[in-house]
Amino acid sequence: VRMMHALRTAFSQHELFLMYQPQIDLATRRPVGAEALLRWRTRDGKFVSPDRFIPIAEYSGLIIEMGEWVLRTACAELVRLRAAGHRAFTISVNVSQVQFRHPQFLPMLRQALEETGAPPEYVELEITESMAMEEPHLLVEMLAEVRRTGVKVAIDDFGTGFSSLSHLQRLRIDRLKIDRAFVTEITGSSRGSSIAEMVIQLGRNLGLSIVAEGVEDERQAQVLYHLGCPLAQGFLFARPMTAEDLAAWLAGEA
Ligand code: G
Ligand code: G
Ligand code: MN
Ligand code: NA
Repeated sequence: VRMMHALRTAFSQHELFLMYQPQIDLATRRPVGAEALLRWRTRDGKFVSPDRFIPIAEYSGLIIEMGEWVLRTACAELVRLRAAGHRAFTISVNVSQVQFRHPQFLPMLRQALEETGAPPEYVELEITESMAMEEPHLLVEMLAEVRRTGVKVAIDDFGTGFSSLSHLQRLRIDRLKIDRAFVTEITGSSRGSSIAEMVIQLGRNLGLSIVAEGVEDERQAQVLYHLGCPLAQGFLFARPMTAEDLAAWLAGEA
């Protein structure tokens, strides 16, 4: 309850902000997009992890307002980056299950796109694999509506759940994100490597884009590339950074 209060105050006093982590094309090593990641720095300078405060935001309902702010801020940043010449660049936004299920989610999404002027085809929503497995009928319909706006959909942390091939096909998502755990294991045990390999094959068979998460060293990048994974994100390429640093980093990459 204390933390809920603190979070509410922090949100209204702008202690929350977005960091952006670049996503890289493994063939060209050029940036193709960035994932927006929410951060909370308290007034005494301490960082609170989203793994701690997102569940509180969900429980208290604050996630609705907070999620809208995240989406609008990321869309506005996309518009700024495009104005700076980065025109084939995608911004990915994490969406909580509570937020996605809210009856006003679709109108909110359409309004955010319209008011920020963000081109929908360069905006991507990340939903988790566990969300993708629940209430399949509702989800199929929601995703069809999201698709009608032009916005893309990725399944985050893929490989941790048990989505079936037929279910994935029905959802008609655009992208799979291979969970960091399977990327870490890729150069270790053969078992871990086979999970990443399976996800890449699955994605390719379904004609989906694939992003490997948490790539920390060159060997992982090489193995992923040779397994047919086109895109990656991780500390090897860039850490999450502020909007200002992202603009400077992209200018340096160009
Ligand atoms: O950036 P970091 O690894 O600390 O993020 C931890 C978790 O918090 C990740 O699973 C990430 O998806 C989630 N997360 C980060 N930003 C947001 C956000 O804006 N909304 C939601 N719902 N989750 C987020
Ligand atoms: O679950 P989700 O993919 O949304 O969370 C992404 C989180 O992973 C972010 O909080 C980010 O800080 C973290 N992250 C990004 N790249 C790396 C990496 O290379 N190694 C590790 N350990 N964490 C990473
Ligand atoms: Mn994510
Ligand atoms: Na993830």
